[in-house]
Amino acid sequence: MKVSLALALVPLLAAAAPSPSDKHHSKPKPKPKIEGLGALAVKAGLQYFGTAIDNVVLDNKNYTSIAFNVSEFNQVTPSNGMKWMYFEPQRNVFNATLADQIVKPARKAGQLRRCHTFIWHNQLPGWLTSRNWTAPELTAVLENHIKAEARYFKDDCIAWDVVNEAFNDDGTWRDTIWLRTLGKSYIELAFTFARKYVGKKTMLYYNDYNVERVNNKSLAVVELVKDFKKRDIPIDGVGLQAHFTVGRSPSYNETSASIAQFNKLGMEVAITELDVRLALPDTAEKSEAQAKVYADTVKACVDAKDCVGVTVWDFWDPVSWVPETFPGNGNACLWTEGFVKKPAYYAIQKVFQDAAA
Ligand code: 9MR
Repeated sequence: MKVSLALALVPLLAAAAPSPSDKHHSKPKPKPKIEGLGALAVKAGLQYFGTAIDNVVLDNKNYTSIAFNVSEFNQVTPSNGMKWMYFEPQRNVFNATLADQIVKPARKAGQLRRCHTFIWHNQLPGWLTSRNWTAPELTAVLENHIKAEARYFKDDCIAWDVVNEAFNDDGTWRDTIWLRTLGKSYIELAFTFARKYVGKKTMLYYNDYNVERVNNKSLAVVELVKDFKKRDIPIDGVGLQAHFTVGRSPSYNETSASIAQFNKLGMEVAITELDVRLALPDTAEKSEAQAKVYADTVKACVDAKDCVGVTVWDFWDPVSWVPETFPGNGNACLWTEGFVKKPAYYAIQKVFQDAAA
């Protein structure tokens, strides 16, 4: 064995030794390839760094070449296509066209998928909101929807946002068609149906914004999780959306403390919709402040006991939801309109590189 290995090495070594004439013509070393944020996130110990993707820009090659690049983003979330109004636009008529436009190329590219979302008060179809339901009727509608969508995507997603944004900032329950008709039990109904119909390994999440600090809202979610655990209602994770504003964002310590309160209850956490808006016009100073918010948030996830990944709520400014919702604000994403990476991109890159070093 030893002998044959040694013999086998001889020609290799001989070939590797430079001949005198090679000396002055040695090839320049190829530059080390800089990996994208997804690949770096994995080296830093996360499962993923991902992005939401919206259908409206799928015909833009500059966009799709970044969106479906597994090195840059090894996870994606469809921004809209899985929501009720698109997936069940008519009662019991299901349509996965928009979701599939994102899920299929993502699967092909080897990107993980998060599914978003079964139960929300927004983006509901008219047939559902324009009439009154009895509690048994609405329960049947809820189960039918979750069953159809969960079965359609089977094991496609590592996680489902089962219920989205059920609380007000003061910790009270948001007044929605679900709460009004079914009372507080609607959240446990949704999680129970989700557990029954999604793939066994799919993690079931509660997802919300303004829960990235220990505050009334995040404490309401803590209470929900405690109650579910006590009563054996299935729940696996809490998503912190992290829609932030320069100058008003949680610090590294605040985000870390919020993640920890959920980890302590055995919940995995993900940063599910990170973006950092600023008051326009942008300046170098604001961009640097934005970079720090992005980096602090990502670092809080990297350093936490069980924060599995970070998803940005799109990476390209022209498709961000921000300017329409907060006029005068914008530039919340990692890439400029001209597809130039911002300081925030490099700040996240450094967080991952430092963590992996
Ligand atoms: O990005 C989504 C945007 O295209 C939709 O118009 C909007 C409708 O409310 O929803 C956006 O996504 C939201 C997400 O589903 C839940 N958290 C807040 C996100 C930004 O509004």
